[in-house]
Amino acid sequence: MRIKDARVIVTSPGRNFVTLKIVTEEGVYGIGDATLNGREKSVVAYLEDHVCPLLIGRDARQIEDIWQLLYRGAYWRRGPVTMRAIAAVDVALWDIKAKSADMPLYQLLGGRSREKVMVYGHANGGDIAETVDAVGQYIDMGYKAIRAQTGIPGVKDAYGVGRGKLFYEPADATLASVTGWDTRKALNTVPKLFEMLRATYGFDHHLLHDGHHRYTPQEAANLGKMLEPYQLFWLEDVTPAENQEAFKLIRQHTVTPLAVGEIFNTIWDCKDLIQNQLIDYIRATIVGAGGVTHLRRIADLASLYQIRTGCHGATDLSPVTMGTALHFDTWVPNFGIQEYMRHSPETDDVFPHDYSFDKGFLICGETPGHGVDINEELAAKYPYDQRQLPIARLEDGTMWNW
Ligand code: CS2
Ligand code: MG
Repeated sequence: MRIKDARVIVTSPGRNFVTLKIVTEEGVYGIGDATLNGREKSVVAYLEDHVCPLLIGRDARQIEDIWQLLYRGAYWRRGPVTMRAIAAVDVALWDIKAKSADMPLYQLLGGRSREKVMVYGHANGGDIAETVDAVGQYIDMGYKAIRAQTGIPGVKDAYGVGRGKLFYEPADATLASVTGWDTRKALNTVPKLFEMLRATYGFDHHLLHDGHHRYTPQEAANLGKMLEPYQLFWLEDVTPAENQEAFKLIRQHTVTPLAVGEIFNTIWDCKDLIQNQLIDYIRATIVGAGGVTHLRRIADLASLYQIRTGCHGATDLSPVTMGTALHFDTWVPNFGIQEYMRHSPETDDVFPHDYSFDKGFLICGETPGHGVDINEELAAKYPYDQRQLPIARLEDGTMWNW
């Protein structure tokens, strides 16, 4: 089963997506997501100039060897651009293999470990009262788990406060827009939000919060401690994780569960965090961390330490990543939760898919492959639209982590 064609499709149905399509001589094709939010074209060039020519003529069934070829063969390892390109190839090849086997992807991975996949939605509000209302709307839709973010008085456009009810789109400007940050004010506000949420809705639902790399390890430990009475499902990205050791300090001071990894590319980014049991959930996902082939290795390492998965699933991860992640989640023994930020109707039309939502769970379909396709004619109607993620600065102008 030789690869005849490999090409990149860029489309912007409400937001930008980069998709790789691989076609075999037999006419079976597979697609993979290669979207890198705000830096899309770097992956397009990496794929078109360096990866696609290497694929032509290879046996599409040799997923592992092609993965190793792209990882070792480049000499320059890791990084978001390389690993997204590898992920796109890997997912397209798994799609082809599953279609050829006439099986939904989860069957090839080892079959079902569960009936359905628990997801969390994003509740956002300009202030605490608005966020409390937004959480109520998710509860009414049947969600079991909800991430809650609120505006912070005196902070311009605090992280996660969005436009749109079921999703928000952070890449909102042609060139990065400037938002504000103030840790003192955040530490005054976030615990009050969760106090109000538990007082209003009780303790039956899972509540999550994203710190989006804003706190120092000491501040993060303080926040984790203050949130303990509200029994969070997780506190995410509470400090940057380039220095994995930083989590030791946080861990010594709080039992609030910790989640990290949406910007990780490989097992090496989380090796120490996992082996030292410094986190509870690993957020690496299909498109970010080298596809199914590599994410499976991360999940297996995590399982040795009772660390569970929590795949990143924001709107900048295309339906192709969501569909593939749901097959992965349906199989992976140490599943924790799946993020589910809904896509716009325009995006859903360009990427027809067979997964469905039912009362707080997503269910992957039974279509052979990963169950997501691309309507190329429709995709061509949405040309690339230059957008970047915002940045954050402190009151005195100091550049901070967004
Ligand atoms: C966020 C993301 O979903 C999350 O947890 O941290 O929305 C993140 O900001 C975006 O994926 C960046 O592209
Ligand atoms: Mg996050």
